[in-house]
Amino acid sequence: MRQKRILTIQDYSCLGRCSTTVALPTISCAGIECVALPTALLSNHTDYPSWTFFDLTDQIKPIAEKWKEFDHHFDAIYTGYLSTKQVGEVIALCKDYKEKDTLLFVDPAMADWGKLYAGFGPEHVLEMRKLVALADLTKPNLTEACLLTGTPYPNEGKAPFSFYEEVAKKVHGLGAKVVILSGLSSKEGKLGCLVYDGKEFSFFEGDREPGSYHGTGDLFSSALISAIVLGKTLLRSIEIAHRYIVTSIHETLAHHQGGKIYGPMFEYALPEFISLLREE
Ligand code: PXL
Repeated sequence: MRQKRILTIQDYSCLGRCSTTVALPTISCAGIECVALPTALLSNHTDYPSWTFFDLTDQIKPIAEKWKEFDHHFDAIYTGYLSTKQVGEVIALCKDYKEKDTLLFVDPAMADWGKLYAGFGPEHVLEMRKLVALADLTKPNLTEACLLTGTPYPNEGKAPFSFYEEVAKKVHGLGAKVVILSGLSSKEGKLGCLVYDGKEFSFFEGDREPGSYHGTGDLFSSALISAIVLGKTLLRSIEIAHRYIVTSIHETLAHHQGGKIYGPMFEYALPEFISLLREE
């Protein structure tokens, strides 16, 4: 079988596991070639009290132009954390692959726990809305979905199930073909994902691990898009991605290392992830 190839477009943050430093090892361990286009170089992610930021926006277009000279195919493009002015450049790049049987997976990666990440303002949401509109598949958490659709964020994310369905429908209404609304807490100790494809809803629910860890959204997205590209069904891909995070958190707790800001120890969860992907 031809080896699959995923292009991921997001920042490279050196310290604090997230974005490219999570996507590359996860996608590679899935046996998929990972082409990483870094959009910025940061000393560490922005959940730390401060950071350095070297912008690479002006590299996106020349890199994309250069690739046109060479024969290549991406089975999927996975976009993650982007700065506001980069979103337009990324949209232009993605449009070039629209007719090429390349699945566009957009993780808005801009907000959590009811608020935008440090450094983002309302114009970021407007830009991200345009990228989400092009997506074959998008995976906002509840905060991102509320921001994208101008819906007030419910108290601590707790809301009746019908609210989640409405929000997922509204994200679909922006143009995304399939919406995976993640991080839903319908019951104590559980964490769910609601999928809406414009026709029907499906729901996955797994155990919620104690604590909160930076970068779990990026881990989830990297595992999810890997499983999808390998041909797993969407619900099985969600299950595998959820398992990957649960095991990463168990390892973190067992080793008393990593943690909230530094991210879960996903490295020790990779063997299980690989074997789940190999199962029929
Ligand atoms: O995990 C999302 C993410 C990615 N990259 C950078 C971030 C964040 C979240 O804060 O700051 C630079």
